[in-house]
Amino acid sequence: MTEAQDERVADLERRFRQGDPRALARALTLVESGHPWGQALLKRLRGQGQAKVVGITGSPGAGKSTLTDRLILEARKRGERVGVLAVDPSSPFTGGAILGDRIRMMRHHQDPGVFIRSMASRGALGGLAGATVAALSLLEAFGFQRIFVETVGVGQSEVDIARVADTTLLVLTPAAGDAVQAFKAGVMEIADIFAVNKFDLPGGERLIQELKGALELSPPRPGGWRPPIYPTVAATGEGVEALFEGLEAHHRHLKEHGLLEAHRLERTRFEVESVIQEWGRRRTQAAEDLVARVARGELTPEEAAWSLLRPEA
Ligand SMILES: Nc1nc2c(ncn2[C@@H]2O[C@H](COP(=O)(O)OP(=O)(O)O)[C@@H](O)[C@H]2O)c(=O)[nH]1
Ligand SMILES: [Mg+2]
Repeated sequence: MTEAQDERVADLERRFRQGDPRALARALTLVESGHPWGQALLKRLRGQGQAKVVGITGSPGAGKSTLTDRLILEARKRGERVGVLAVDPSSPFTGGAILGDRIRMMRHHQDPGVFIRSMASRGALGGLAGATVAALSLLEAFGFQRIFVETVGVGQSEVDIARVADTTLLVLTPAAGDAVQAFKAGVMEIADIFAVNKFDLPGGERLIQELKGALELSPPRPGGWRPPIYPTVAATGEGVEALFEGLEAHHRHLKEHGLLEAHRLERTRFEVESVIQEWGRRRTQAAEDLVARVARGELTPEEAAWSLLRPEA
């Protein structure tokens, strides 16, 4: 970077540290787009501050955004500053789900203690992008004490979020097939807490009994944690205070059993692996291009191998 660029990053960092939300928004954009300034900022800011990170996952329409909106209120009641990442697997051009999420959390827009940001996921299966995890570090450095990450449970994202969040909340509904889906996908094993949302609809009590049965058969969690199940009606806020207490209890459990550090390390591991994967993808592409050039007689196989494997200058 040139000196002038260094200066501009330093300026952005200063505004960030002063708590300017526009500087945070800009920093997140830089990180998400893979801009070198984003890397420079992350290097200076990473590891500062620590939030309680809660991943919220579940099928589309389960009520995750509505529940997140209610959980934000609970956190604010307790005086916490809250950051929210809504990870959306849909294309930025369709934007439907993002718009819906924004609307459901709209009331917080005037609250300077709440920052909400939508981010793209990695691919259509909704896996978490490494940039999303980097964004978490920025939100922590900004001083949020609580971070909610909403991910759509349509594939890879539940597994990813469990590696990244301190506490993973799985939102289910009495709707037919929801629980079956969760059992099949192995999501049961990664959830620390269950919310049976839309408890105002029929079938909620039965779902709780089914979950209890399944949980009794599932292996014990680190430190002997038994995932609790909370009935909620996110639409009205019913049950949300108890659910929030559940989140707190899990966090206390992690702390008391020295498990928080392991979680943090796992999050970092996820981030490093994401970079390795991305670079691996690029290298595979480069290899394909070289193969084509060997086929055209422009390179020998040795020259192709050398250009792929020689150490970077
Ligand atoms: N009946 C009922 N509807 C709910 C409840 N929570 C959310 N909804 C509705 O379910 C729909 C999907 O909610 P949303 O929060 O966008 O779900 P998400 O896709 O999981 O984020 C919306 O129309 C909500 O109003 C609830 O507890 N009961
Ligand atoms: Mg949503």
